[in-house]
Amino acid sequence: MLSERIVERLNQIVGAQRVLLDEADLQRFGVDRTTIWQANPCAVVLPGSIEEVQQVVLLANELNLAIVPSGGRTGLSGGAVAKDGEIVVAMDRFNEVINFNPLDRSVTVGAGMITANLQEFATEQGLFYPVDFAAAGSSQIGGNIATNAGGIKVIRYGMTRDWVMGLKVVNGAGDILELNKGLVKNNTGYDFRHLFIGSEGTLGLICEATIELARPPADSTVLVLGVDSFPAILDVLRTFSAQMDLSAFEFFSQSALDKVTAQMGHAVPFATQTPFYALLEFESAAEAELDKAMALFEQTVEQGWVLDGVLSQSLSQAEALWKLREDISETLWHWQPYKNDISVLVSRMPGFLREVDELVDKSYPDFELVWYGHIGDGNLHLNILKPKALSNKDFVARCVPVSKEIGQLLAKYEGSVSAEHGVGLLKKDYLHYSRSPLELELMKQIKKVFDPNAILNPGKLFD
Ligand code: S2G
Ligand code: ZN
Repeated sequence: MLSERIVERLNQIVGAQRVLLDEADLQRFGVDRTTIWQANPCAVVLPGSIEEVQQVVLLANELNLAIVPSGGRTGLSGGAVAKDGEIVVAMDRFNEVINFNPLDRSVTVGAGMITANLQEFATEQGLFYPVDFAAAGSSQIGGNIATNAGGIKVIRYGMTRDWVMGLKVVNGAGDILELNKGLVKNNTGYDFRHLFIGSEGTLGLICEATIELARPPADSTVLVLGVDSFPAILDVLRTFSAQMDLSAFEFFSQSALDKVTAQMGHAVPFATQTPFYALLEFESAAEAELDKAMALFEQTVEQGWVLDGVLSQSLSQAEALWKLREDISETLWHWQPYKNDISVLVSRMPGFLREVDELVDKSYPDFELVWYGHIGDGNLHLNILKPKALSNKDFVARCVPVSKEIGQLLAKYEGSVSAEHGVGLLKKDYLHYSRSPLELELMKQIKKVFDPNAILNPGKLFD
């Protein structure tokens, strides 16, 4: 519980109506989409300028109070959870376009801008912000940057990191840093921008971002294929990516499709039921691309990898097919799933898939597993569904040992224990499977440089 004196100090910085203390707000702003930890912040503040953010950080240093930066709170690793009496600094008011220059083909926005609003702004300017994922309607660009969000178009457009041209941040010491200033070319020593991208609020609070925008893609076509097995998905990926520039190559299991169609009322893509489904997207302005896709489809059927398929004939049908993939995460939320968000090199996927499939089938004989994700860039989402009868605590206790074995397998295949969702609280005990002891030590030393009193998001990424 904050003392009156501290509340008064916060009121003076952001205004009394921007200091939230009632339980409903503390619960709303104190968590992300994880369901493991109880929200317990001491207060929520909504600053309206980078100077106000700076004042809050300086006060936190003076009073040795921890801060949890908060954006859209759509995270899945506990990165925005305030469970130990921290002050939540919510960036919701930083939601404006600050500057747009068509010549630079970049836009500067507040960190609290909703991702979908940035995508819409780009479209209105005849441009395109290509990083896209299911939570884009609620997530904020500052949180996307802090976790280097990936999503469904990474094989074509890369991660959030690839679109950040500049950042204005307040670091843990309360310094305002302007990083790279939107420059395309700037070779003047260490590029701190890339330290803050993916730092999960542990080095600073992102207040403004200059984001590069792309030319909009030509009309695209979506192909959903019914695939016979895990290895066959990779055969299909190899066949199509050898001859086409794919914008997306996603996959999901029959159990994912069953849940999405039942929960959301979507139609199945075709009558045949198959163990897995691959969803491909490609630009199809030229007839030749469609002909090529059809030829490759027939080739994969002849090989026995693909058992059925459907090609979108319209934008609305393409969108309907995408919903089968994009709605999986929201659908599964009802089962409070334990999530593994893992990645290996695509070339190492066949061996890894065989071993991880064996491991989880052996380890979870009585749990329902749902596989889906961005297999085109080596990223798998394995969701273990919590049986209704099992308490969350007992369920997580059952999943942790298996996650350790998955971590060992990832170490063997030199993969990542956190492909795109970030580490937060959920993955920090597994970080050593993907990062060396020396790297972890160097990260802690870098944290000391930017957050000398360790007030920013303590306990996230590492202790
Ligand atoms: C996806 C969304 C988050 C989740 O659908 O690709 O990254 O629930 C996920 O796994
Ligand atoms: Zn994903």
